[in-house]
Amino acid sequence: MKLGTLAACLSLALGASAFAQTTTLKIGYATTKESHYGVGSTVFCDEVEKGTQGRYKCQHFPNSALGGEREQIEAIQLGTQDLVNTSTGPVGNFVPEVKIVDIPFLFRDYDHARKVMDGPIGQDILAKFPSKGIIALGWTENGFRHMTNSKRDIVKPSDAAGLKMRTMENKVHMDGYRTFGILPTPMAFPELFGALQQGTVDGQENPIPVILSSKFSQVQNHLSLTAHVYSPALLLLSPKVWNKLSDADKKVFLEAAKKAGAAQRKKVNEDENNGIAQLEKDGMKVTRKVDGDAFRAALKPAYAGYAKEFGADNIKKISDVQ
Ligand code: EAX
Repeated sequence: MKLGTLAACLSLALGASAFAQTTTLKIGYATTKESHYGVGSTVFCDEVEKGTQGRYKCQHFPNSALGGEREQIEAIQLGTQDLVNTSTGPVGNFVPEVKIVDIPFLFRDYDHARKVMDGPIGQDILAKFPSKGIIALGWTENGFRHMTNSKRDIVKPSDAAGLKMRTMENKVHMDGYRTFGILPTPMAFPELFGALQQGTVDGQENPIPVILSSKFSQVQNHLSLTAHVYSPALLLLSPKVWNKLSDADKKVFLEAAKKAGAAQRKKVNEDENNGIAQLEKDGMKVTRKVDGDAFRAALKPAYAGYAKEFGADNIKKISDVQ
């Protein structure tokens, strides 16, 4: 049999797609494959694989296997990593326009936050990424952040005062938390469990899905439902990959990111609904009644700084979204 005939027979037998090349994309995130980040990332990758008839698929690197979020974003810029599903924690250091959504007590609730992200304000922010060498495919979600510590219940800022707390590498957060009297200690997430275990810091703050999946109940016994800041997340892609995609494939990636965002939010909802009872079972003392007004009042001086940096009118535009 001639070689050409053989190839024709094979392609008939295997289907033409068997000859199309498969590109495996590396996707990283901070928490487990079962957590909100894992759920969102899995939906994204499944949709991309389906929509490109298997020409693109993913290899998952959960549990910060590719490093902290800042490192992973740098790798996206360099093109040594393809995808990251990351909180906005360190993102403002790359794309300053993101910082405004990290302001504490800016969002009233999940509905408000999601509406802003899905609306023109959130979408305009995504458009700022390409000039910094990053493609933002869409918003996912980390959740409202709550405080945990090993010393005491936190009801009001004076209870938090004096506590050494790990924060993300995020100046907007740190400026705000200082007004609560907290001593902020910025640290990459992969170092956090050990720091809590060794008592290098007294506490930390993260959404319920992170506290749950990272098993912080093993090293922290007080949880206060402070919901002091919304923690958005993003699905970021390396331009090295994006620039090779056809227009049709670009659409597939963007649609997949939308579905990923929806799935990730759904998992955040589930963890908010069921996870707090689980953490209590795991031995955490949960403070549900928090004096939100006292926290907001304490923040006043920080808000003066935010108004200067971001424009009071821009902050108001976000607060005014109904
Ligand atoms: O994105 O660094 C953090 O506290 C983040 O919330 C966590 O890594 C998930």
